[in-house]
Amino acid sequence: MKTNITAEQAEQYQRDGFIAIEGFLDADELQTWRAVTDEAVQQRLARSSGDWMKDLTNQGDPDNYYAQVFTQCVRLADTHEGVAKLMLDSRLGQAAATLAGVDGIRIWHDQALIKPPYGNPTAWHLDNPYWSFSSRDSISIWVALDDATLANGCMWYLPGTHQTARYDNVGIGHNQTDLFKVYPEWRGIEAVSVPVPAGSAVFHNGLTAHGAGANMTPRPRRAMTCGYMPDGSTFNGTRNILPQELFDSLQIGDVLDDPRQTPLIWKR
Ligand SMILES: O=C(O)CCC(=O)C(=O)O
Ligand SMILES: [Fe+2]
Repeated sequence: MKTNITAEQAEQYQRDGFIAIEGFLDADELQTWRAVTDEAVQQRLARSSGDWMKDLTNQGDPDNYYAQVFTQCVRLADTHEGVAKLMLDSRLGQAAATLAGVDGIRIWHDQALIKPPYGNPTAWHLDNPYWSFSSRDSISIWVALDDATLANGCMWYLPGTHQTARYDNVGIGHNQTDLFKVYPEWRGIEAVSVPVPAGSAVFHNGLTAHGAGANMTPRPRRAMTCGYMPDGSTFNGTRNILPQELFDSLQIGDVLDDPRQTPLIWKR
């Protein structure tokens, strides 16, 4: 795993709000990530309804626009040991912390994002406003399990937007232009596409505007991702993925440090 981050890479990430690292996984690691993710996703999708994680994203409904953006399986590490092993790898935490410039990294949630054949585009959005903490240094890793191309829905970014973003949640809807209702000042920014070969990683700041194109191929476009929270981040009142009991026990301003919900995977 190519987790050594150079000073130039950290600088580029801080400037643009994203960075691609080609060949992040070697061939063997890629094979493992694919097999483990596929199995965990199959298990999750096979679960009976009433599974709140599954219901959260309307999985499997062919008439639901969002379900045709991607098959989204959140916190697979909770239900699959193989995913937990991959996600708890401190090298991932170190790479994320080095790019973000923070001293400790906790997992917020992993998620598999599989754009189905001829799937809808992923509209412009920011990640951190969905989450239960607000941080200018949150960071996500997006690992391509298939070649991500302009044809099948590779990632796109509006560079530098993390620097002026606020915490309004521009949800992933039908219209790409919804982002600009909230951020009219970003309308003129030239978007940057990030096609990468399978096994590459793209990191982005949780406040960088990003999306993905439609999948204009008859094959799925698989990605395994993880959102990270800087150690010491505090509860902002948003539930997001917090289990009801934990959510009910939290006051705004409480440090989010539950070792099972937000495991610390690296500390300086
Ligand atoms: O894979 C996609 O289409 C979108 C990914 C994304 O929004 C993310 O990883 O935060
Ligand atoms: Fe996102």
